[in-house]
Amino acid sequence: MKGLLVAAAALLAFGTPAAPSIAAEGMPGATVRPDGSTAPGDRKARFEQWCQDNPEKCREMKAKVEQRREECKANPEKCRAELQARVRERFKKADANGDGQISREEAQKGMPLLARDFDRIDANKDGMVTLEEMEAALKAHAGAGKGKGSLR
Ligand SMILES: [Ca+2]
Ligand SMILES: [Ca+2]
Repeated sequence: MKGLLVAAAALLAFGTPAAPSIAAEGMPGATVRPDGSTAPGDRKARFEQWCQDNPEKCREMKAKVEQRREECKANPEKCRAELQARVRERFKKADANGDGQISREEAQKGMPLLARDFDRIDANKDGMVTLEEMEAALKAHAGAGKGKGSLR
C-alpha cells in the first residue's frame, strides 16, 4: 500500500516541482525503483536541498506526509479510492481532446512524468495511454520489489 502511494505521489507531483519525492523520502523500505531516468539518490538530494532552502515548508510537508500515512494505514480503502479519483482527474485534464486516451503530445503538455515513462506505461504499444494502462502502471509500480501487489 505504501508503494502505491509513493508511485502515485510521484505521478501526481507534477504541479510541485520543488518537492517531487517527498513521499518517498518519508518511507524507508519503499524505495522507488530506478528506471534509468532519475536516480533516487539524486531526487533525495534535491529534496534535501529544497528542505534546507525551505525549512518551514519542509517540516510542514513532512508532517502532512506523515499524517497522510497514518490515515492510509487506518483506512487504506478510502486512501485508495481517493488516489484513483485523483489519478482520473489528472488524466481527464491531460486528455486535451477528450478521447479518453493520452497521446505522447498530451502527456508532454499535461503529464511530464507520464511522458517520461510513456513507453513503459503504454502497455500495448499503440502510442496512446488509457486510464487502464495508467492504473495498471501504478499498481505494477506499487508491487515492484515487494513481491506482492494485492490491489485488486
Ligand atoms: Ca487524448
Ligand atoms: Ca496503449
